Amino acid sequence: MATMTTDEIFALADSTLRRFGADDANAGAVARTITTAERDGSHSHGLFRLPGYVKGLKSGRIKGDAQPTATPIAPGILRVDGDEGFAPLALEVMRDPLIEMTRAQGIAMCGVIRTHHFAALWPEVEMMAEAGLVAMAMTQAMPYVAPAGGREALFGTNPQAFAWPRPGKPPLAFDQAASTMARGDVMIHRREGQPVPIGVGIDKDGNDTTDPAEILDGGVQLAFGGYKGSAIALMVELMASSLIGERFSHEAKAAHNGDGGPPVGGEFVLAIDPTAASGGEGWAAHGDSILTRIEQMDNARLPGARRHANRAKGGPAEVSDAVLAEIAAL
Ligand code: NDP
Ligand code: PYC
Repeated sequence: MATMTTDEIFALADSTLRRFGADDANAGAVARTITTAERDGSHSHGLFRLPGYVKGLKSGRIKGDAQPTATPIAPGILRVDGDEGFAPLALEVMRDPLIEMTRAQGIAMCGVIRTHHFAALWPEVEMMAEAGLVAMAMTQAMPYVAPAGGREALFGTNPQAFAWPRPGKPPLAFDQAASTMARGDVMIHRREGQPVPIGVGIDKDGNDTTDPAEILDGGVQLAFGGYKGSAIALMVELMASSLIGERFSHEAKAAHNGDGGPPVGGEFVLAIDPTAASGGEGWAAHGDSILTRIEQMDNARLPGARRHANRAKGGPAEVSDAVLAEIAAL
């Protein structure tokens, strides 16, 4: 492992993306997302994803000079058109109009379309919670996961994220794939020669396997929790695709040129003003009462606590030598 400051991580990501044609706004937004992922220890969605972003630029599939736009399309419904660029800039463009709409109406949603997502989702829900709003987000991916009982990849790894504001503290936030393991983590296990637990995926013949290569090459990933996670993955397909006028994961694959970069697709984001919804200010203390019970319980922790502890350290981040070698080779 190498150690890098957040400034060094940002500079590496930003300069690499610019070298392959991204403009200031697009390179900066992706580099900020990569930097915050490394800062928080979200290694499967930090610098690890930089070669994929570059591949999408190099093949001409992703626009490095995209100019996302935000348009209200109905009361309480915002649309952000990503202009075939990277999701981080589209999400930055979404932030202020979605906060404004939610504060005015109590609840609002955004469909982010025509964009390429290769990142964690906690940044978009945390930025809403930092503005005092409750938020949920979900996005599709590529067909990696079989519906429960099936052997054919149909669903993406389809993450769902949720954030709850905690005045004076970092928000509660969870962010989880609908698959037992995010694909990025299966890829990291393959790179490091490590087995994965049974339940992560099956091989090309439908047999359980602990070999990540057998899952990634001809096999298929499984949803967490059997049919329950499979239903969540299906919900994400519908909410982040049909509901907002975007592609399912299998349709995103059909639109992909196989360059190894992020798929085209959409993201669903919902924001709620808790003061409007609860009719007062008591929600914060009431919400905190259950969160602090978990914090005080032996062997339990809040989701997001690991990331926030990494963030609070504020020191240099440990970055994989293999990832840095791959970036240097670009
Ligand atoms: P994890 O299984 O590592 O973690 C999921 C959530 O559970 C996190 O909020 C985590 O908090 C929390 N958690 C983990 N362990 C505990 C515990 N013991 N007690 C309480 N909470 C816990 O994440 P995944 O592997 O499912 O996903 C990783 C990332 O991959 C996500 O950020 C996701 O957005 C991203 N992803 C992106 C996709 C895309 O298409 N863009 C597709 C699929 C995944 P903490 O972080 O603090 O550990
Ligand atoms: O890790 O599953 C994943 C993933 C898919 C798209 C971006 N990340």
